[in-house]
Amino acid sequence: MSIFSADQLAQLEQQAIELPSWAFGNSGTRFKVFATPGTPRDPYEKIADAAQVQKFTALAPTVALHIPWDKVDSYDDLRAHAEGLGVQLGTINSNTFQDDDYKFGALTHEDAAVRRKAIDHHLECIDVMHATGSRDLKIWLAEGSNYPGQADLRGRQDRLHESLAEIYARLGDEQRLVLEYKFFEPAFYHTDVPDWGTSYAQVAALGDKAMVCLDTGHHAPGTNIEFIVMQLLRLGKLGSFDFNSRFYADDDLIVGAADPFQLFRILYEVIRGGGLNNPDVAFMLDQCHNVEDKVPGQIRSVLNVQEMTARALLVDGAALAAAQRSGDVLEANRVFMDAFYTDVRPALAEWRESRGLPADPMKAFAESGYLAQIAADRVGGVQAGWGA
Ligand code: PSV
Ligand code: MN
Ligand code: MN
Repeated sequence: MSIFSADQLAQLEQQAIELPSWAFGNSGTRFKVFATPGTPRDPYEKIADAAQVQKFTALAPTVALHIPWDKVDSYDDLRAHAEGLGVQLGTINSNTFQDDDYKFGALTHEDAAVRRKAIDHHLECIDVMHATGSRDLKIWLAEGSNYPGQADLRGRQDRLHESLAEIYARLGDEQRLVLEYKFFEPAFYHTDVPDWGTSYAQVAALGDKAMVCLDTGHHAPGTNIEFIVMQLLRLGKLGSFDFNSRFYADDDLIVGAADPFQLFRILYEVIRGGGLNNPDVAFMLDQCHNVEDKVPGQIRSVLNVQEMTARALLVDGAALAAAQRSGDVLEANRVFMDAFYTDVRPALAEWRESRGLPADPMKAFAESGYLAQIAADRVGGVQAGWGA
């Protein structure tokens, strides 16, 4: 007998977590990028690697692209390639952080010509979305200033609104804009979209097709992220997650690695707020694998999300509500912690097997020989990195 009800298994079966194409490229810190043999040389190979994650877990049916890192001659062709491998192209991420013109801002820049260039880049991303069949345009802005007095904080918010409004106006009926916030880096004094409140204020001024993207690594240490999740769901404005984990800053480590309990608490609020398997709330990873193998790093990541979702589904809602109503603090906490401490791995392994999937996707992938095969096949050319 499984520890899960049929309804809980049905919810787990529907779970879908989008993978970032850039997770399969080489990445590192500003000190050193360690190359991995077999690393993809182009977006086609990144998608082939992502398709392995789907093959072994059935949890990752879509792949997000970053433009221009994943620029190709034909997006129709890239889409056909992905679909042939059993995955779809997902969110399109814009990039206004690697061009000299954007040193002092892009969508917020004082100079209308620079703003024009940055807006046009987003309009091109929307054209790409039409070819790839993508729904979401994800915008993260590396804009801000380093020194008090350097920038007109208010003028930049106004220009941001104007720029976003022009991009928003170009979206198709079924398309959305998700605005990601981050409290610092690369700017260290102020950032133009530093927090959920600013993202919310900006997207609320645009309309229903604009939502907030919550990257779990983009908060100050100690922030109660699950509270933000609850509030955005309550407001109907949580558009997507960028999942990862962090010890210090925006570390982009494997989700659930640094603080599994935090991931559990977030997923509990997602379930409580009706966000699980809700098409309005996209689950994505935004991670880099600097020292570990990339495909198994992504398999580990989606399994971590699945395991914590499974634990959060086990919270006895009726018992918790009763304890909360009666003011029984310790009982409420016990109910919550009981679910967190439940080892769901054996039940999930059994359930995977019953669906024709490997009980242990990490082991099955390791035994498949895929890493040795790509290391042998992908010689020559330039390995893709974070940024290409
Ligand atoms: C910025 O730190 C960010 O989280 C944004 O989502 C970028 O697009 C991404 O990282 C690139 O890794
Ligand atoms: Mn992100
Ligand atoms: Mn980030």
